[in-house]
Order: sequence, then C-alpha cells, then structure tokens
Amino acid sequence: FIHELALSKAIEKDELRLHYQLIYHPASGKAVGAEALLRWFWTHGGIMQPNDFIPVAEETGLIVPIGYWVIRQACKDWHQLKTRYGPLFKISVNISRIQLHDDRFVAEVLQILKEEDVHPSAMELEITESTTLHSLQEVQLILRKLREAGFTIALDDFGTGYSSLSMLTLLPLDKLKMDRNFIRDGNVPLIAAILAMAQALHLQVVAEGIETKEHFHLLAEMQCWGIQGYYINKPVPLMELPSSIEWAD
Ligand code: G
Ligand code: G
Ligand code: MN
Ligand code: NA
Repeated sequence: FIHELALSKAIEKDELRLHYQLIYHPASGKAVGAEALLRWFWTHGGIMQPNDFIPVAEETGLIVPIGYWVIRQACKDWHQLKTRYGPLFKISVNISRIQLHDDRFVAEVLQILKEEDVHPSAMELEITESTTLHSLQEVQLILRKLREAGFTIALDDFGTGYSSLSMLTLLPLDKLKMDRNFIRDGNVPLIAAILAMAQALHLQVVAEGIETKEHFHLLAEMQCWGIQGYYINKPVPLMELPSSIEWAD
C-alpha cells in the first residue's frame, strides 16, 4: 500500500497527535472524561483521519506500536487533564481487535501506565464487537485481566453490529457507547429501550453524536449517564478543550 512506508515512520517522525472529545455527565453538569482520537499529520498529505489510515495500520500490524504510542500519549495528557477536570476524569482510548490479540498487550499496557504514573482506573478502553469475531474466549480472558487491573471497558458503536445483545452478557463490560445513528434518527423508543436494558444490566451508557441543543436536552431528560458529540465539542488538541461552563444551559 502506498502509505505503508510513511505510516511505519510516523512515530519516529513525531507525526501522530491525539485530539480529544469531552464526555459530559448531565446529572452533575461536569466533563467526566474525554475520548482520544488519533490524527496523522503527514508531511506530504496534510491531516489524515483515522478512517483513512487505521485500516492500513491494522492490515500491516502497525496498529500495535501505534496503539502503544496512543496509550502512552494519553497517559501524559491525563496528567494535564486531571488538573483541569479533577482526579476522577477518565481518558478513553480506542482499541482495535489486532491490538488486543498482541500477546504482550496486557503486560505492555500495564507497563506503560506504570512508567507514566497513571492508575488503570483513569483509563477506559473502547472495543467494538468486531473484536470478538475470532476467539471469544480469548477476548473474555484478556478483558477480564484488564478489568481486574482497574481499567473500565466500553463497548463502542453499540447497536451497529449483529450480535450486540449476546455480547452484553458474554463480555465483562462497564459501559455502552450508543451509536450516533440512534440519535441522528431521533429514534426515541429505541433509545429508551437501550437505556432501560443497560440499567438492568448495570451498564452505563454514553450517547454519541449529540449535535444539537435538542439532542442534548432529550438525552439529559432521559437520564442518559454521559453524552458526547459536536454540540459539546468537536475533537480538538488538548490545549483547545473548552471549560465545562460553556454548556451549562
Ligand atoms: O476521529 P474519528 O471520528 O474520525 O475516528 C474514526 C474512527 O477511528 C473511529 O471508529 C475511532 O474509533 C477510530 N479511532 C480513532 N482513534 C483511534 C485510535 O487511537 N486507535 C484505534 N484503534 N482506532 C481509533
Ligand atoms: O467509532 P467511534 O465512536 O470511536 O468514532 C468516533 C468518531 O465520531 C470520531 O471520528 C468523531 O470525530 C466522530 N464524531 C464525534 N462526535 C460526532 C458528532 O456529534 N457527529 C458526528 N457525525 N460524528 C461525530
Ligand atoms: Mn470510540
Ligand atoms: Na462509536
């Protein structure tokens, strides 16, 4: 692939950056976390979005070292975020299937957090259902180890796959990230059903794709645990994150 060589040098050339999107907790009116979203500032190609290079990174295995870079950078950034948003603030990191199946994953991640002086309880790992396409038992074991170490586990893009409901009981999860399609379509009965189901299973829900004031108020009234989307903030570099005051209405 044409970008493969360039991507393999992205870390050493310091071309990767994390942008952040806040996760807002309507019940307290506070930002409780932020999702780290990777960007590649490619010298010849401008800013590359993850949808354009993550698939290449996955096919080539480069996602493994890139993923460890993401976790280390997120740890460094957490030290700044906690002074702004408080010590309970969590950083969410997307983890793809190939990363999770690296033999060293659990040990390596724990080592990185130790070196960067971040407790696993400050980090949430977002996985998708595609993670379990192979070897469900192996995934269960890895997630259980991570959870025992203190990480929280979120199922990302919930509602877009085919086996969502069985996954909810098969995987050790703390959270569901409700796919933004439900919000975009304004499917209130389905949103209500997902929230009720999650509550019965003791899972917290973060609604994605909150783009308008109407979305914001709807999900707050429905007592959704967390909300995330362009209405709160677009993904931006750490230093450009807004203070919570701005969305108090
Ligand atoms: O930031 P954006 O909305 O363009 O992200 C597009 C997709 O890329 C999302 O599905 C997101 O989960 C994924 N993604 C973003 N950053 C990372 C990352 O650091 N690692 C992995 N594995 N996926 C990421
Ligand atoms: O798959 P995942 O949920 O990790 O992907 C997050 C992606 O969603 C990022 O690429 C981010 O830029 C995008 N995103 C975040 N908020 C919104 C939103 O309110 N509307 C839309 N359309 N996309 C969003
Ligand atoms: Mn995500
Ligand atoms: Na998602």
